[in-house]
Amino acid sequence: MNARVLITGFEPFGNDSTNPSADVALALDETTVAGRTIAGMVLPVEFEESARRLKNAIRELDPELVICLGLAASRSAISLERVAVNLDDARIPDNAGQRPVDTPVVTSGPTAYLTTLPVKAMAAGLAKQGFPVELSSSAGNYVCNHVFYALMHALRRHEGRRGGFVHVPTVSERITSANLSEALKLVVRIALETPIDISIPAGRID
Ligand code: PCA
Repeated sequence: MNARVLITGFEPFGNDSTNPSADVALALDETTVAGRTIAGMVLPVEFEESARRLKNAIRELDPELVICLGLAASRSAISLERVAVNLDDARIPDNAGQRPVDTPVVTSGPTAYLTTLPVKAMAAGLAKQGFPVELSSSAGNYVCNHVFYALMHALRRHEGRRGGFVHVPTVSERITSANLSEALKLVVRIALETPIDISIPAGRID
């Protein structure tokens, strides 16, 4: 399989027995969007191992687009993350029992990376189709932000390779697992078809 798009999700963590981000990544595995094959994979909720597996997959697949997904159970909309920060600060231990506090994701790395996804075009496209969506300027300081930062750090020297992070809400009647997969297909399509993001005030997207 010649996958040009990599989508990752996460295993369950904390008190949850499922994680919709994993379901979406697996549902999209081997599907085709805009002529590109998607590879979907699930990462462990472990600081070190998640970033290691992601970097290996990028090396192996050399994808033109990477979108990492995670669950943000407290949010009710699909959150398009704008910035990854170089700071781990875990509220609860990860699934390997590690609990980094106030440590950098990458020693001597830049303070933050901005997403290279066209998040405003994506937000506008999702809103138009009736999906609840928001732009977010914090992916937290747990494993999701860690993976997001590791992703942007890994892609920094790959001209033309784009990547970013999307937090998904808990599935509900309003947004089902099937809805989420459709939303993410749209996100992939817009990312592939929008070389330069639209520029409008964030509050105007609806
Ligand atoms: N959400 C967590 C880690 C894994 C996941 O799905 C987070 O937001 O950091």
